[in-house]
Amino acid sequence: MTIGYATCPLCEAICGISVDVEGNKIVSIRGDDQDPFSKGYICPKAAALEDIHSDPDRIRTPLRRSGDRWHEISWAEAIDDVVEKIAGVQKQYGRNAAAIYLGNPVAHNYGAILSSFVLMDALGTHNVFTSNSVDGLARLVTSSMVFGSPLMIPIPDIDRTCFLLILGANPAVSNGSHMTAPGCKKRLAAIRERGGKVIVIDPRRSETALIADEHHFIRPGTDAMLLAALVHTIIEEGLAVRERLPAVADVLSELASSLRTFSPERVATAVGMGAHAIRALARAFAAAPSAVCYGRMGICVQEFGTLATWLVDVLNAVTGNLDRTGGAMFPTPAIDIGGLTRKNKPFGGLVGFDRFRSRVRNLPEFNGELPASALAEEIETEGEGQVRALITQAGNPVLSLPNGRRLDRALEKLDFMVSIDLYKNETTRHADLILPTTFGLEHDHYPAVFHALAVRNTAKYSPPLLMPPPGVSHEWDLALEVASRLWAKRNWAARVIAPPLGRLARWAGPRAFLRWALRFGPRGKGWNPFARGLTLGKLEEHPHGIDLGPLEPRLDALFEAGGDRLHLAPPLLLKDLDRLSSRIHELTGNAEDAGLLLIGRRDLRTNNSWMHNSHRLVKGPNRCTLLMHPEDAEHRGIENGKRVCVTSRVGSVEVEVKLTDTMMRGVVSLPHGWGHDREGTDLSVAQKTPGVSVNDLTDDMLIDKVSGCTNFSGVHVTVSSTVVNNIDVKETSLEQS
Ligand SMILES: Nc1nc2c(c(=O)[nH]1)N[C@H]1C(S)=C(S)[C@@H](COP(=O)(O)OP(=O)(O)OC[C@H]3O[C@@H](n4cnc5c(=O)[nH]c(N)nc54)[C@H](O)[C@@H]3O)O[C@H]1N2
Ligand SMILES: Nc1nc2c(c(=O)[nH]1)N[C@H]1C(S)=C(S)[C@@H](COP(=O)(O)OP(=O)(O)OC[C@H]3O[C@@H](n4cnc5c(=O)[nH]c(N)nc54)[C@H](O)[C@@H]3O)O[C@H]1N2
Ligand code: SF4
Ligand SMILES: [Mo]
Repeated sequence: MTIGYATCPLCEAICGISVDVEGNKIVSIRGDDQDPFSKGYICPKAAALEDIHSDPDRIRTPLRRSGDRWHEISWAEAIDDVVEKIAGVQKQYGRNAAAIYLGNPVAHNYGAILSSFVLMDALGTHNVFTSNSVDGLARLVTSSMVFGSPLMIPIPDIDRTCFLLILGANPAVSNGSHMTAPGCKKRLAAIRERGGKVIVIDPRRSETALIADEHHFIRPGTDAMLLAALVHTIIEEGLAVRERLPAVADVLSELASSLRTFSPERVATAVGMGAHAIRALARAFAAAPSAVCYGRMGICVQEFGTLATWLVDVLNAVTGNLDRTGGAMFPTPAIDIGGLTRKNKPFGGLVGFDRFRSRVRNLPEFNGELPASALAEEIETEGEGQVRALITQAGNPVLSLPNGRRLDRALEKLDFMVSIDLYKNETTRHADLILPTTFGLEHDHYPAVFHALAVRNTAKYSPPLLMPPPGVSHEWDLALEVASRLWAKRNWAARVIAPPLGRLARWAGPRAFLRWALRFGPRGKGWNPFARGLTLGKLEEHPHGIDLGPLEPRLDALFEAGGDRLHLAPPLLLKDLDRLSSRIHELTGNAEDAGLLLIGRRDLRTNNSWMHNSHRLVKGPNRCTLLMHPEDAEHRGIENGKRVCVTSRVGSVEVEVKLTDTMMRGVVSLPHGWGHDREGTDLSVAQKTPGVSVNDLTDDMLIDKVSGCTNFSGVHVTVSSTVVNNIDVKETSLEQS
């Protein structure tokens, strides 16, 4: 038996794991006590990595579908087919007729990230979609506007702060997002132990709220109003700190005037929080020796997601807490992806906004991708540029995108679809080909993205611990092979250059790029062979990872010194305040709105839509339940534990209801990623697990107008006790306009 050390690739927390391997099999997975960052912490999902590796349902050879039947084919045949079909569609109908959807696990595999850029370039289509636009897109757009790069994301310095204000995040369960913080619960408890305060704003008294000092309910989708009122109060009461950052002094009067009408008294009814409480919160935040406001999913996936995200930055900045110990800080990772993608920097050209728009709904591009809410309509709507071929890589959009049933139907209309995935699931069952890849411990690992979002600077490289099954391909090899062959079809020069370049890149592997990126990163030794500095070799000598110390102030070096200023008051966002103001007016006039608003939920034993085939994770009580306040249930004649019918503009589902006063009145919660009982999938455990897809209710027409990010928080629904037994949701889904 050998022991190997690695990083859990499942979520942003990048926990260190210690893996006992015998032969080519995992015997056990434990937390790695010597990992300087996670210090032995793991959650129950880490052990389930083994279930995915050895899952009999996992696809281990390329599959081709004919009708309802699937058969194994060789890699040569599979790649030929993909290249011919995609190139054929693009030749006949234009480049944009091919689309790609990249899902969340891509971000956890540095080889897949790098090669996806090459594949996207080879496709040359405007129809690029990723899970970003159902996730943190609002944050990325704000960061581009304010800090000049989507990946310059201010991270709460939670290990040193005295005051943490959390809106729309549940790190006690998610273990932090845009805040890589393994064992986050302990870190939150430590704030209180050192005399600090944790305050949570959430329409549900979440697991994080339960361990906080204070929790306030908020009407879903109104965080921007609350944040505007907090900043308003701080400026009005003379609590703003203008001395720390010149960029704050630059914009303070402009902010004061733009936020003039957002007093706590005016927003209180709309937000569902008293004006006194809002003023008290603003004063406490400003008075704390150090404070940080942190917002995540709940504030990104809402009607005013970009405004809310921006106002989080503004609140931190005007109280002197941006770029300061205990405030919101920027990591200095060994590979500085944020710095490199700033405007005028080597990869700054990747950053762009609204350079083109989607064909059907005229939605703006961001960073070369379009809002994923538009994918179904781009497939359905005839005309020039209609999507006829689709590649999905590590994504399950049928369960992850709003109005998933519509996409489920639309996928059937494609001329060609190929999925790069581990499973035949709700999405990939529609594909003509499924191409299986290596997973988890079968490839090496360097969490480049998450080191750049972490609450502490660390670096860790792990070699593969398992041999991949013989019939699967590394994502790097697969994407580069397809890309180089698509390129070769462009013109004679590409025909000569692309194949040898592709072969060279595949021979070198992503490791070669990692080696160079580390050498020339902020901690590398550059050209000087005698300098001390971080190298791949050094990381390999330290299999538990290397601690690079706490976060340090960076803005002076990045901005002010170069004469470049932060843009704390982007014109597009100042303008969007008018839209926010009108919404306050509407909500205040209609305070007794009798409808219910739907929000989401995560569970420690789930990971989005795809780990429900692990028996150890899904066993036990049904987790896909609708949470509802008892008073909302009473006048609807709804009883605890019964099945109810939930209906929105786009569809209906039947689900078990749980009555609990942890929900705000007027708000119900249903988790996402469930509903695996669809025909044609090969998920023997998940299929038998109860659950419905919340995205059969969420609405592809609801987006944040600035970023194009989907609005999952605050979808209008009705809930009734009338259910039709064994209802077939497919039949009850309302057709789209
Ligand atoms: N209503 C609602 N919807 C949501 C959310 C919500 O909170 N509420 N959350 C959103 C968020 S934050 C996210 S990130 C998205 C996720 O949305 P997606 O990324 O579309 O879906 P996942 O559930 O992450 O599915 C990952 C897919 O990748 C496959 N896979 C796993 N590992 C690998 C691998 O190493 N290689 C390859 N090729 N495939 C792999 C799995 O089998 C699965 O099919 O869902 C979003 N959807
Ligand atoms: N166990 C587990 N961990 C995960 C994942 C998982 O599926 N399972 N997924 C991973 C992924 S891909 C991501 S992106 C992260 C997400 O990480 P988080 O953002 O921390 O996770 P969520 O559970 O989506 O937290 C959103 C919170 O916002 C609240 N909320 C909803 N609407 C509103 C609103 O309008 N205003 C406010 N103030 N709050 C609102 C919800 O009640 C919820 O508590 O988690 C990651 N970690
Ligand atoms: S929190 Fe759990 S799933 Fe996330 S990295 Fe750590 S062990 Fe893996
Ligand atoms: Mo996510």
